[in-house]
Amino acid sequence: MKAIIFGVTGQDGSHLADLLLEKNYTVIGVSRRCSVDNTDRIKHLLNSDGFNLVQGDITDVFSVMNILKDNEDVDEIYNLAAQSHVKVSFSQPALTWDITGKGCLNILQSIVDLGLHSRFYQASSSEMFGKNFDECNDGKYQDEKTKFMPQSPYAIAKCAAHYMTRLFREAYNVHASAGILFNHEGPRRGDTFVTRKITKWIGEYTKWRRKHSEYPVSVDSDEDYINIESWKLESNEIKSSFPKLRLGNLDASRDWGYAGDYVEAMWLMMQQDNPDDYVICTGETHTIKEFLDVAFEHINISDWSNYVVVDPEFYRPAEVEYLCGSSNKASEKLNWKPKTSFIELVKMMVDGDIKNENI
Ligand code: NDP
Ligand code: GDR
Repeated sequence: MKAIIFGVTGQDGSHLADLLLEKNYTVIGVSRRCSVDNTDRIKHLLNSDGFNLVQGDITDVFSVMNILKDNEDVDEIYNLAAQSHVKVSFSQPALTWDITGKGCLNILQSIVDLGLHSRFYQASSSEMFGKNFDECNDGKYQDEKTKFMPQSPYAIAKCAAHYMTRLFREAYNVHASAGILFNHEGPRRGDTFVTRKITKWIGEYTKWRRKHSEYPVSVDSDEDYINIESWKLESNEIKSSFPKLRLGNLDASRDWGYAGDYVEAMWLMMQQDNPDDYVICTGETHTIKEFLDVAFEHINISDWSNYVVVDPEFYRPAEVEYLCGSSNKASEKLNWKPKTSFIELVKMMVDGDIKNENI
């Protein structure tokens, strides 16, 4: 079997490449040209048998066409490429549209124009639900039937790509599926997303604290820094303060799972006789505050409030306050279930950042 992964250098692309190589696929990973190396997450794969890295950009339809033409025998095409940061999409909406929205069309149209018989996967997102949810006795949830009410340029671009995927399935008979994935994280998560931002800070703070473990620290609520009591320092080389963790809205709720579990669901969708859309999630929701509770507790800090500064700079012009999915369809039809609990996920990420084993 042969697969192309657009977005192979990202969190999910790297996990998916690992999974497909384990299954003896030939994997063509598409990476865009960067002025610096962007292959950190796939370093371990670069010399593997069966893995080939090619350059390409999904905003350039010629580039997409050429990659597909060179690989007309490809069985599965995964579109994981995106400008995937919701807050960035407010300051760079047109770029987000070109990559996250139109990029998907470039791939789908190329599949049709070249007459390929490959299966296609689109990385859709729970952000498409935005403000909306349904209600049942167990509470509020989103599933495949929940109406989209997107709250950001990113989510709107994802809706466009999602509808395009459905259209190509119906109009041109492309085996095109969309996974509506809720937030999924792990040690490979980009460090500007809230979970990894928190665990990376904890990793760096822990190392700083260990270096100066013989000195007490003061953590005052009205300061921006955590300070080592400087009169006790023996050397001027020792850094005597550490910046507090600056975050935005701590009350939003997210349904957080582990990326390694979620790429299995992508692969399972591609193995179905019929293409379809599936929600992939854990069914549990937690606030950012709850994430902080577990993460700080793991380094024996029971009250994190003085370690964190709420900074309006990290607020968004419009917020998605509540996401909690129901993945009954994936469980019934794909036999998929998440394996990693919320607490295991948080601890895995904190440990990864403390040990610097984040790849
Ligand atoms: P990342 O941001 O980690 O990865 C995005 C990938 O897209 C990177 O490889 C990036 O390359 C690549 N990319 C960006 N622009 C282009 C372009 N113009 N041409 C080609 N490649 C490009 O995202 P994740 O791995 O977390 O997510 C994968 C997909 O799933 C994304 O589409 C995301 O929107 C979606 N998604 C993610 C969820 C999550 O919780 N992680 C939940 C739901 C959906 P580079 O490394 O050079 O930046
Ligand atoms: P999200 O993830 O927007 O859900 O999109 P992110 O981790 O960026 O934000 C989650 C929530 O945390 C709040 N928040 C902060 N967020 C960031 N990034 N930085 C902060 O300092 C901060 N403080 C509080 C946010 O306001 C938000 O409520 C992710 C991406 O992976 C998308 O590509 C994907 O589609 C969705 O998940 C599902």
